[in-house]
Amino acid sequence: MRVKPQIGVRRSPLNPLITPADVKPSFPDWEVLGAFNAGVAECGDEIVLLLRVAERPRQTDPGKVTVPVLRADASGFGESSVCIVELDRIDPDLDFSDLRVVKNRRGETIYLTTLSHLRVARSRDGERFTIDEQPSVVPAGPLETWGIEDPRITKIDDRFLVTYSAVSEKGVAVGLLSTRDFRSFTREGTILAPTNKDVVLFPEKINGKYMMVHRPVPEGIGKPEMWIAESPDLIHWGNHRFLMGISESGWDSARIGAGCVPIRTDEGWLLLYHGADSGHRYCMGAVLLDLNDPGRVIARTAEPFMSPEAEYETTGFFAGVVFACGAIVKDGRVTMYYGVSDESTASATFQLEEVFNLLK
Ligand code: MAN
Repeated sequence: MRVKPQIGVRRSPLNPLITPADVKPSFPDWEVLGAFNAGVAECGDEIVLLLRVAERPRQTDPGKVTVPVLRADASGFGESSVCIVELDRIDPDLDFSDLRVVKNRRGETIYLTTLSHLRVARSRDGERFTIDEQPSVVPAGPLETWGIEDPRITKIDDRFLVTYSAVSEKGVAVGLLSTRDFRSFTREGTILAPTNKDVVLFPEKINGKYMMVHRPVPEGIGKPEMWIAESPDLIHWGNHRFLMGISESGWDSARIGAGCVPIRTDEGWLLLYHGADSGHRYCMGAVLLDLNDPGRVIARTAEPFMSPEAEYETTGFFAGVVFACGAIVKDGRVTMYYGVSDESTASATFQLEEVFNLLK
């Protein structure tokens, strides 16, 4: 029998820290289904989470499924800028078996079941959060009609840069925002075309260039694996190189993608990333990248350092998912914030040193 490597991951006793019930819906007759996959930053003396809030109109007719889509020409985020599509639950041409999406007969995703926006939550102790009553960043324009998701926050100089998935019928693209205070945000535009997601920016220039890890989703030829790219200005990205791939079998054999902002250590950049198997079980692993050439992999964890095990990780909206978009590191100790079951937000702490011991 294979012995599962263990590290001392301590889940917060207050987990899940934030659940959908804690979040006020954007509109009175809507319901929040998810408050998860949050980006994380330290801003002044506060820990700020930028939550992905997934919501939809309250479902009132058991024979119908109603899905929200933002109008491509909407000028704001009000009930009138959202179009509610009503679908027949027993329509033989539709497949509702994956709660996240609606598919047609050919297996193509034609709608998401929820519309996501980003919302700020603030805390002084990192565990008790006050969540804004209003959305902080709302989807806008034709490339975000199905919502904005999974933000990652990197502080570079005096700005926080937020990368996120911009979802529409045109695919999943990557958008960039900037903010200094998490009160007002500037849109910096679309930095990668579909299909791409899971973008994290390195916290400093390397050899004079900004760098990112990204995750294209090739169709037909190729697999959802991690790539690295560089930019002179954070807007124009080039010199794309393949970084690392999925494994043949096991926890990261279906897809992998960057999770948290790379952590600078003496040995290299430590990148915490997610991997999923064909059963959509999402775990967290780590890879060590060369400090001066992060396109070079030094070592990676053969086994995940964290898997869905707690009750709130193995049950819920899309059960069996731990998915981190951010972490805070203090004196070698990592506090990782992660989405559980595409529903709630949790935190766990562990020593960097222990992750190093798993690297091969
Ligand atoms: C994708 C993303 C995440 C989500 C996982 C699991 O990787 O869309 O938002 O958490 O799937 O559903």
